[in-house]
Amino acid sequence: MLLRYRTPYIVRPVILTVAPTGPLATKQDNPWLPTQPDEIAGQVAEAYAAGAAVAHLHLRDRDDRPTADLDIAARTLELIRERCPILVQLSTGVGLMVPFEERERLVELRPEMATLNPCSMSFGDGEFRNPPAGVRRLAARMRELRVKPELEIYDTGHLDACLRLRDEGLLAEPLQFSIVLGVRGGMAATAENLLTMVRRLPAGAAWQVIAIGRANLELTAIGLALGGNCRAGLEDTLHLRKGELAPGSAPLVARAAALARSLDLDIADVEGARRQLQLEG
Ligand code: KMH
Ligand code: ZN
Repeated sequence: MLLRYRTPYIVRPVILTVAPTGPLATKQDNPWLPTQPDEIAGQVAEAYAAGAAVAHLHLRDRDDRPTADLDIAARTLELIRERCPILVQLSTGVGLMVPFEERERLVELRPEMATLNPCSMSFGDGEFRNPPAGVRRLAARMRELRVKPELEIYDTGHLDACLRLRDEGLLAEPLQFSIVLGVRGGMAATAENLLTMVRRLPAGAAWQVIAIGRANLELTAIGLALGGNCRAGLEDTLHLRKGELAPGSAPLVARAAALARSLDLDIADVEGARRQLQLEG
C-alpha cells in the first residue's frame, strides 16, 4: 500500500474527523443538519463518542446562513469543550458569500486547527475567493498563533501552491492535507485523481480524503487503504446509503470507524491525534 510502502513498518492510527455542518446544505436537505451552536456541540459530542478525534466546524447565524461571527464561534467552542475534549478545527472556508477578510479572523480564537484554502476557484455555481495575499497573511498568522493549518487541495496546482508557502517558511512541517474530490470546479471524485495526489504529497505529510456526495464511501475506503486519515459527516454527504438520509453525523463517523477497524487499523484518540499532527496550540 502506498503510504506503508513510503514509510515501512509504521502504520499510524487513523485520525477520524467529523464535519457536521458545512457551508451549503440546509435543514430542508436533511432535517438532522445541525446549524445552531447547541445543535452542533451535541452532534460533535456524539461523534466523539463514535470515534472522532477532530471536529471540523462551519457556523451559521440565527437564520442558518454561513457566518464567521466570532461570538457564535466562541460560544460553539465553549459548548463543545463542556461536552468533550475533541480537537477543534475551525473552517476558514466558512461559506462562499462571506468575505475572506471576515473568514480569516476566526483563527484569532486560537482553535487547535483551522483550514487553509490555498487558491481561488469555481465552486459549483459560485466562486470561492482565496486571494494570494490573503492566503499568505492567514498562513503567517496561523503560524504565529500556532494554529495548525489543514490544507484543502481541490486540484493539482493547489498542492504546488501549498509547497510554495512551505518553501517561503509560512507553513511548518509536517504538512496536513485534505484531498478534496467531487466539488464542481475542482478534481472529480475518482480513484485515479486520488492516487495522483497521494503520489505527489511530500514525505511525512498527513492526509485525508474529503469526498463529496455519492462517491464518499468508496473514496473514504480507498483513502484508508492507502494509509490516509478520514473524515465523515453531513458536510460531505447527507446520506448513509442511497435514498436514506443520515440521522446526524455520528452514524457516518461510526461507519467510518467500522471501515477502518475492518481494514485492521486502529483509531487515534485525541492525544494520539495531537501527537501525530504535532499540534502546538
Ligand atoms: N467543504 C469542503 C468541500 C473548508 O471548510 O475550509 C471543503 C472544506 C473546506 O471543508
Ligand atoms: Zn468545511
